Amino acid sequence: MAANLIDSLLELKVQVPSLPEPADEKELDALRVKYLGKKGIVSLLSQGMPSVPKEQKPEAGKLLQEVRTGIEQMLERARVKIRREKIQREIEQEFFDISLPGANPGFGARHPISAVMEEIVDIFTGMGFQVEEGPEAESDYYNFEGLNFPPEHPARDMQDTFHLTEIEMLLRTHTSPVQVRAMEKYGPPLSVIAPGKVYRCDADITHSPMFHQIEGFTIDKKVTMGDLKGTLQTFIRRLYGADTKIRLRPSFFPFVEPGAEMDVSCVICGGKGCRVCKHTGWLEILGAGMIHPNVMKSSNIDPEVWSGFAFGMGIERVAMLKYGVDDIRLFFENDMRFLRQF
Ligand code: FA5
Repeated sequence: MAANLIDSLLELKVQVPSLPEPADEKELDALRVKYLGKKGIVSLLSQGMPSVPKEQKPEAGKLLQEVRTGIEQMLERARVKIRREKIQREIEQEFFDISLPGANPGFGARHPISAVMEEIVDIFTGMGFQVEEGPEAESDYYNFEGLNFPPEHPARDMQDTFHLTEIEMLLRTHTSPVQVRAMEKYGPPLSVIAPGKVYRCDADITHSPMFHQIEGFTIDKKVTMGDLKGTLQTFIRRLYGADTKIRLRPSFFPFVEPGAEMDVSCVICGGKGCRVCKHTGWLEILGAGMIHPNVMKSSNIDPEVWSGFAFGMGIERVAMLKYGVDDIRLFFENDMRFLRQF
């Protein structure tokens, strides 16, 4: 048996170089199964190994390995050749008509949120405000503590926060942190407008988990609540027209004193009441107030000398009223039928 096995392996080794070359993938597979398959020739021969006498085992083992490698290399060469020939055939058969017109991707347009945001920034820069930006991944200090929200203060719950780390980092819940950053950077007097994305764990027809705000504030000597009201009134008239009705309601934000919220009469129902204005005839678009002395102090500004007003508005709400959109989610679905209307 041993002599037979060695003879058979020697015979096979001689045959390998002159095995018929497979013409296609099917023949290649058949050859692989015939020689290297579970019940193939090489496998059957290797089953004879246990009965080879000890002194002939190295020779038989070496031969078996040479035969297997020889066949594998032959099959690999054939596979590469078949593949190359196939690609060559495809290239030869392919036909490009270079005279055909290209696919037209169509013209894009500015997203309504970007358009409204630019319009608002334009109105305020026209009134002398400078544009500032801040990071969306913000520290607890700028988002809360520097704005007079002490740790554990219940007002933190007014804005459902996405925390990035257990203590320090979060996705900013409003653009108000830019107030603190700009105060530290420039000092008074100062008028800033800060547009950007903000995030809250909040979702329905007027609330979105990611939305846009524009923060605005002015610090100077003798700035009053009257300046705040005049600035907002001028802004609203420029944006919506001279007849637009607004109202200010007292409200609470830890970083202003006194605080207020501003509503605009609902254009969707003409003030009669609908699902967007929750049947009140008004839609809240911004929070505002006189900058709290504690906020000034933490940015090293003396509140005995300087005073200021601040406001922060939701751009989606402003855009809903401007265009009569009754569901905030439409802005983020990117349905071309919706977007083409602007
Ligand atoms: C604030 O975010 C304050 N930082 C605003 C402010 C700035 C007050 C400066 C005083 C001084 P508020 O949480 O109310 O406040 O949000 C402001 C506006 O953002 C709202 O009036 C509303 O228009 C919009 N808004 C709030 N939550 C959402 C939301 N989930 N989706 C869309 N718009 C929202």
